[in-house]
Amino acid sequence: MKTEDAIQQLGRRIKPDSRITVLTGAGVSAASGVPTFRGPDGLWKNHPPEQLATPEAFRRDPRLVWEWYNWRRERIRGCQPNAAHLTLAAWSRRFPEFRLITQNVDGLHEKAGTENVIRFHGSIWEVLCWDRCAGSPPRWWDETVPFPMVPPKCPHCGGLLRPGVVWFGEGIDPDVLERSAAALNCDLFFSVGTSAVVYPAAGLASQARRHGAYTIEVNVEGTPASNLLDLSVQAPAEEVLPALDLLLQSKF
Ligand code: BV8
Ligand code: ZN
Repeated sequence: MKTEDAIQQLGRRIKPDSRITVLTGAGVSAASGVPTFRGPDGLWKNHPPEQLATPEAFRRDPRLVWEWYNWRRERIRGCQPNAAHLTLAAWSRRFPEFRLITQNVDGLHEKAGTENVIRFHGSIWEVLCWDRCAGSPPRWWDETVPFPMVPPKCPHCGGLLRPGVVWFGEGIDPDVLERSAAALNCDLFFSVGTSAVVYPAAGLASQARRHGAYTIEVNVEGTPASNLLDLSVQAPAEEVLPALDLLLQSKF
C-alpha cells in the first residue's frame, strides 16, 4: 500500500479518545544522527553489539565495553530529537492513556518532551555499581562526557561502574515489564523504527494484536513483524508520523 493511502487509512481510524501505544527502536533516532544497531553504521571497531552488550564481555574486558559506551555517549550528547520524537511527544499530551515504550537508551524521547517513557532497555545516561555495593543507590544519572577515566569507578566503593542498560542475557526490569503489559491494552499499537529481532521487545506488537489492538509498523525496510501486523508502512518515521499528525490536526 502506498504511504499516502496508509496515512489516510490511519487518519480515518484514529479518534480523539483513541488509546495509542508506541514501541520505538533505533530507527526513530537515525535522523538525529544516532547510529542504529544493525544498519551500515552498526558496528564499532568491527564488534557487533551482541558481542559487546553482554555481562560476559564486560567481565572479560570492562575497558573495551566502556570505550564503546563512552563513544556512544559522546555521539548521542550532541544529537537533537527529530520530527518523529517531537510528534510522539505531542501525541503524549493529546491522546489519553498514550504510552511510549522505547528500546532506545539515548534519552531523545525525554529530550523531546515525552513523559513517563517506558525505557525497556534502560538508559545510557544511568550508571550503577557493578558490585551493587551497599553504599550505592540502585542506579543514578551521570552525564559525564567523556569519562576522564575508563572504566569509571564507583564513588562509593572504588569498584567498577556499569552502564544502566539491559544487556543480552539480562532480564527486563519487572516494573518495566508490568507497565509494558498494561500498555498492550490499547486501540492502536505502533511499532516504529525497529528491526523486531530482539526479544522480549519484539513480541510486544503481536501481543497487542492478540489483545485486540490495530497494529501498525513504520520502518524503512520489512522486518519479521511486517507480515504479522495489520498495516506495514515502509517509509521513514520522521516523515510518516508528522504527515499523519498533520492529517489528524485537520480532523480534530
Ligand atoms: C532476555 C541495550 C532473558 C544495550 C539492547 C534466540 C532467539 C530469540 C531470543 C534470543 C535468542 N538468543 C538470545 C535471545 C534473547 C536475546 C535476543 O533477543 N537476542 C536476539 C539478538 C536474537 N534477548 C535478550 O537477551 C534480552 N533479555 O531475553 O533475558 C532473561 C529473562 C529473565 C532473567 C534473565 C534473563 C535482553 C535484550 C536487550 C539487549 N539490549 N540494548 C545497549 O543499547 O547498549 S538491544 C539493542 O537492540 C538496542 O536496545 C536496540 O534497541 C535493540 C533492538 O534494535 P533496534 O532498536 O530494532 O535497532 P536496529 O538497528 O536493529 O533496527 C533499526 C530499524 O530501523 C531497522 O529495521 C532500520 O531499517 C529501521 N530504520 C532506520 N532508519 C529509519 C528506520 N525506520 C524508520 N525510519 C527511519 N528513519
Ligand atoms: Zn560501588
